[in-house]
Amino acid sequence: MPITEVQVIDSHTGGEPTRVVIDGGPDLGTGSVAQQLEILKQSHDSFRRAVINEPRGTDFLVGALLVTPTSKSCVAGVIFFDNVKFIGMCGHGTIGVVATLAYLGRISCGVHQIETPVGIVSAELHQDGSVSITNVPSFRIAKNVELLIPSVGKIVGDVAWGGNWFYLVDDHPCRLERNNLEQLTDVSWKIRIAINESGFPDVDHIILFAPDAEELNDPEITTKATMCSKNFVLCPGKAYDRSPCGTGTSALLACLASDGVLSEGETMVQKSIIGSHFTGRFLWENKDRGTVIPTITGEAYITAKVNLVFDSRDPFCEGIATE
Ligand code: PYC
Repeated sequence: MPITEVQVIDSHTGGEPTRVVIDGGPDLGTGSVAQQLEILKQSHDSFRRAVINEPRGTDFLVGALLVTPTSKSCVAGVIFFDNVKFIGMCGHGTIGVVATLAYLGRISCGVHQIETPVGIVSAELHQDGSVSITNVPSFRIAKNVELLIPSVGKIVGDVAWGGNWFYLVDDHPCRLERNNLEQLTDVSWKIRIAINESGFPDVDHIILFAPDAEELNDPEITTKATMCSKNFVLCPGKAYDRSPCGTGTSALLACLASDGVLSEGETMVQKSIIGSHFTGRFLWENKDRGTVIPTITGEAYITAKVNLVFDSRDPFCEGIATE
């Protein structure tokens, strides 16, 4: 009976799950992680669907396939994917990968390099188990992009890169509360369609955010951060990010830096729609070009160590496709 098994470790970072594939993935050759991603995309998309989609996964799960890095300085290579596609980088996922490597005893506290398809990121595992990732260079490419959203009206936001492409909006009519997920999803999806039609076809993450006044009254926060923001992040497959989104926070840091709202080295707190936190800060990579190197700190916890079983007789062996 043709049964195959794939070994995974599940974790969550600020509530957002990561499924790290540690054994049983397809053979992707010996190229760079970006080249291995191309082979995965072209020849093994069924692997992505089978690992992440129902009945083994969910639409808000992010997968992380461990692969061999080309750079000797890296402890691992990683390719991230979700229910609809492969994604360039993933902040919460990298924190999950580091927690997983630590759980497996493959790394200890200190700074480690990880090769992703969009570049090498470094991650520091701290004594208390938290992880700081130093992300790929992040930057804004368009400020004050106006969109007309059906049954919402005019929206103004920025387009920025933080390892994925984001459209970030702080001036919107939505309550950023967990009991308002339906409206947040609906409005963000309409924004996603409009931004793609308006000359930014690659933008696949939408962020609605606002200053978090409640947190700014909390002395525990104000002693470590100069500003606090709360967000709702819509991912490419229409699920929302339970975490504050590491790549999204990086994109926001690039905007705040370029606007002079946050200074180099200052800390901000980014809170997710479910109330989990990341802290973020940046160093300028190139101030003239508005490029920053963001550092995002958060925590991940292991939730499962399992073998996924693939039975070729199963009509849903390759997962239930997302429409
Ligand atoms: O943390 O960067 C992130 C992320 C991307 C998609 C979901 N989480």
